Amino acid sequence: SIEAWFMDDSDEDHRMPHKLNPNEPVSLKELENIGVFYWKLDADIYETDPVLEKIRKDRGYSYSDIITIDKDKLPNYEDKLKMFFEEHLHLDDEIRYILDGRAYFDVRDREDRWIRIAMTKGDLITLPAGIYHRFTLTETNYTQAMRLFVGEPVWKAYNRPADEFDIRQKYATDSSRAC
Ligand code: KMT
Ligand code: NI
Repeated sequence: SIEAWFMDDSDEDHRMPHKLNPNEPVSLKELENIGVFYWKLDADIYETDPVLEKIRKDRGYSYSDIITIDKDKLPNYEDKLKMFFEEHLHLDDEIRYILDGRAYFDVRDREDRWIRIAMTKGDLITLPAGIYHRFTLTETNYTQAMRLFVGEPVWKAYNRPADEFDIRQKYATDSSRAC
C-alpha cells in the first residue's frame, strides 16, 4: 500500500523524507478524507493494462502523456523542479501514475499541515482540483510518470495564495468530506 506521513519543519534538502520523530503515518482513509485517491497497478504492463483502461474509461481520463524527470532528459530540469515544489493548486484534478523511479507529492491537510505521500512504481494518485500541493523527486533524483487528464490538459498552476478561485472555495468547504 501507499506510505504517507506528516512532515517535520526542517528546511534541509527537500528530497529527504522529512518524517517526524517518532513518525506520524497518515492512512489511506485520511487521504481520502481530503480528496486524495490511490490505486496500485502493474506498471510493467501499462501499455495494455485492462485495469488502467477501466479507470481511464470510468473517470474520463482521455488524455495521457509521459514525463521523464531526469537531469539529462527533461528540458529546463532545474526550473521545472523548482516550479513543481512551489506550493500551488490547479483548477482540475492532478492525476499521476508512476511508471518508474520515485517521487513525493506533498498535500496540505485541513489544518494546513504538510502530508508527504511516497510514490513508487505502480502508484496512481489523484489530487483534487483546489488542493494545495507540491511535488519533488526523492534522493534517487529520477522518476517517469504518466500524466492523465479529462479532455485537453491544462497545466496552469496557481501558487499560494490562490484562495479567490471558486474551485478552491468548493474544495475547502466540500461537506462530502469528513472534518
Ligand atoms: C504538478 O503540477 O505538481 C506536477 O505536474 C508535478 C510533476 S508531474 C510528475
Ligand atoms: Ni500540481
